[in-house]
Order: sequence, then structure tokens, then C-alpha cells
Amino acid sequence: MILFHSPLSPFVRKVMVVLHETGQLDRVTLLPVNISPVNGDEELNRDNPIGKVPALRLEDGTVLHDSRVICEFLDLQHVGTPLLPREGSARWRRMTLMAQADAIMDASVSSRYESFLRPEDKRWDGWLNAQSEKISRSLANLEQEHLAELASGFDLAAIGVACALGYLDLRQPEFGWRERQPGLAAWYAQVAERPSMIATAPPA
Ligand code: 99T
Repeated sequence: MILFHSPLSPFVRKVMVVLHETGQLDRVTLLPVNISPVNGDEELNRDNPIGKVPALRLEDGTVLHDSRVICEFLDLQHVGTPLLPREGSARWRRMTLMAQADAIMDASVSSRYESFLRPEDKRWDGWLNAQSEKISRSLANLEQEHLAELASGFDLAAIGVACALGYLDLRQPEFGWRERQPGLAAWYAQVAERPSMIATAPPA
């Protein structure tokens, strides 16, 4: 299989962590893409019309996107403990946490594009503040409501949250999330030591 890859993308990182955690790394060849929302990649656009990474091209040419679809696909391809409950209310709770982790990444990526890519005279502080508030509310909610769930296993939801926090460290270190959410920080300090997280850490 071929994975359209960028080492800085937290969405790609989720997929890479799942490949590590489920022992499927050798099934995938990485295809590096220099990704920007205003300067797409032709081959990627052909496979994923929305032009975003990650996308996974299977052996038969079928292309899967986005990251949540790919992670769930990979979770059905190994014989170890599933990384997402297959049924029941736990499945929907974990999927909602996965979605929340992705939404933190979306808000942070939006901030990155607004503050880095958009021409300086067109930048909008109100937009940046709103993204920060989304992230703050989500992190506070994770700390107050979901820490025990996160600590119960490194599944797709926990992988998503870990990759979202890693991305905040990469792109918004000034956000200072650890001071605001010490419980989440303690949890993250532990999971960041996992070989899958170390191997997929974005280059400094
Ligand atoms: O927006 C674009 O055209 C290009 N952006 C991307 O490909 C980003 C890379 S993270 N990917 C996504 O936004 C994927 C989101 C999708 N819902 C998923 O796969 O889950 C770039 C981070 C950075 O450069 O800082």
C-alpha cells in the first residue's frame, strides 16, 4: 500500500502510530508530499480530490481517506486487540473522542494557515482567537471528563489526542496547554514515551 505522507501532519502521524502499534509498518510505502492548501500535489489530487494527506492507496488501486477512515481500515487488518470497540456504547464514545481529537487538530491547523500562510495584511485575529477558544474548551473537557477513559488504553481515541497534543507542541508551543491542563500533561508524558510516538515525532 502507498501512504501519502508528510512528517509534520498530525493526521498522518495518527496513521503512522496505528501502523506501529498494530505491527503493519512493512505493509506500507511512504510517498512524501510537500503539502500546502494553496499549492497542491498533482498525484495526490488525482487520488484524493480534496488534496489532503493522509491518503492510502491500496494494492487494488482503491484510495482511502481521510485519516479516520484509514485508521479504522488498518484496525480491521490486524489480529491484535482492536483499537476501537467493534460495537456497543463504548464504540460511539470512543469515536466521539476521536472526532474531538481531530477537531483540535483542525483548529490548530487552521490557526497555522491563518498565521503563517495568509498574507499578513489579511490576517484575522478574531478567527485566531476563536480557534484558540475551541482548543482550550476541548482540552479542558478532555481533562475534566475523559482522562480515565484516555488512560484506559492506547486506542484510536487516545492516539488521536496524543497526536493533537504533539501538534500543539510543534506549531503553538506558546499556547502553554500543559500549565492549563496538568492532568492531560501527565497522561501525555507517559504515552509520549511509547515507541510508536517516539518513532513518529515530527522533525524538530
Ligand atoms: O488543506 C490542504 O489542502 C492540505 N492540508 C493537509 O493535507 C492537512 C495536512 S496537516 N491534512 C488535513 O487537514 C487532513 C484532515 C482530514 N480530515 C484527515 O485526514 O483527518 C498540515 C499540518 C502543518 O503543515 O502544520
